[in-house]
Amino acid sequence: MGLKIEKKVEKINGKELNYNQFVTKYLVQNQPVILTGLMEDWRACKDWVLENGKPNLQFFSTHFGKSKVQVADCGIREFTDQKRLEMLVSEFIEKWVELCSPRESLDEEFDGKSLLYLKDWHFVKEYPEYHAYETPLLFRDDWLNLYLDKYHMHTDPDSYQETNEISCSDYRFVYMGPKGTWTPLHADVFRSYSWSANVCGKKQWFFLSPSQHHLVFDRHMTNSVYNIFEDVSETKFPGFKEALWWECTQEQDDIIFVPSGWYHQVHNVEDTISINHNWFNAYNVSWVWDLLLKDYKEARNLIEDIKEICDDFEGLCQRNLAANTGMNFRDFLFFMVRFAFANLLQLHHLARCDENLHCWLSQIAHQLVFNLQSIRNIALKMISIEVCNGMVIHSNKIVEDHSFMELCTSIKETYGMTHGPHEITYKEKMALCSDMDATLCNFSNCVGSSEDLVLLIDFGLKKFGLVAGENLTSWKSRCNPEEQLSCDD
Ligand SMILES: O=C(O)CCC(=O)C(=O)O
Repeated sequence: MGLKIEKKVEKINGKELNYNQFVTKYLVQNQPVILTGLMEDWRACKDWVLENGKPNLQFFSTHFGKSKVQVADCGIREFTDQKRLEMLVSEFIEKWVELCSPRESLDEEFDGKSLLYLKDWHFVKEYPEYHAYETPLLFRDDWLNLYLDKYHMHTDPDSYQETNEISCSDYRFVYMGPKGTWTPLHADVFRSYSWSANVCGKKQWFFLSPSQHHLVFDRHMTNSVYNIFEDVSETKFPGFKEALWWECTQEQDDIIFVPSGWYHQVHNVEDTISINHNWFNAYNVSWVWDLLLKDYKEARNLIEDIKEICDDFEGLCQRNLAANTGMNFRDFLFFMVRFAFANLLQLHHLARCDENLHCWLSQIAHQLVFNLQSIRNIALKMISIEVCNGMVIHSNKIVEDHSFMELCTSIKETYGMTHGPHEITYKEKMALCSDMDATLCNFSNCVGSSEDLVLLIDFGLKKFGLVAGENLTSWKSRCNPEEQLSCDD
């Protein structure tokens, strides 16, 4: 029985879409879209593609052949994913070339069961000097990768392993595989957004909106369908046949935006190379917390029977959560606290640089306050779970850290790009340092819980006469009544 296709994903010219329109129509609405015209001048589109539009496999062997990568065997399932192998890029390319060469007959090895798909290659981390592409402006407000460029997400000394170093280093990937390779049905890591750009080839995507996702789960909401094109058991997945799918074909030079929590299955219908990032920001960070809480409850339930004999049951749950989900409560709180400080600092700096909060500054200020409010909303939810009580994060340690200063600089650059000018001078950087003291001088020295995080944000916003949760428009007009007339988007 075929899938019920409800809709085709719309395709629009990305160059005709400004940042605010993208936010309103796609990030906030959490809707998929295909964007064209955003990959012009990418080096990858020249170096990695032959004139006939096929991947330049030789180029990869010659320039990146020694990289060790993860390759999925698309014919073998392992738990909820495909079996992964590790090999050199040169070995992967050799197998791909063999697959293309004329053969006497389709033997076992090539009958489609052992198609290999290179996935999750941290290309930018490995080749930072190469500059394969520029992240399009629409996807720049990326807290996940901005943070991972400066910090490790999970740093608990008890469970931190150096071997995790590369695999957790960022969420910027290259994927490449021959026609027929595919990715099973899934929703993305941390329930983040993702974007995926086709450097060459063609992909077919099948999407299921979050409101329908129960239809691809079993009765206990434990296991989901692996392959929507195999014979899905009606007994095991009774809702599956009711699911309404969105479908699209992504051509060369198209970028697809994948919203949070949408399940999707992807097929390479030609030999394809793509670049993709996972990311989150103020518009979807609540999805991250919701997933973390759900996974935590599951991790707890799984080992409930050893609770009585376990010295540190909570610690074990948190270690399991970090191992399975990629972060635990402590990691997430650290992340949020650092972002809260960074946003407060930027806000303070803006106010200091320009007392009148000119129009473009106001837009950035608007964004920063929105960020803080979204962090605060999650911190409020965390309070009820009593996350990480007893933990202490020394604010002076956070802000004195060189990585924090770099994070602030990256955030300033990012919002400069999305909302206004982005030059940052050495003098400005130094001013940021001294602003830090001014911002924090009256706040207690440590943030030990989500409750403290709420207090910190309230304290910081109060410095600008803003009450958390208050409508930004009234704040702007109080700051500068004349500007109000011309500043609205
Ligand atoms: O291209 C693929 O095979 C999968 C990509 C994907 O699932 C994603 O970008 O979220």
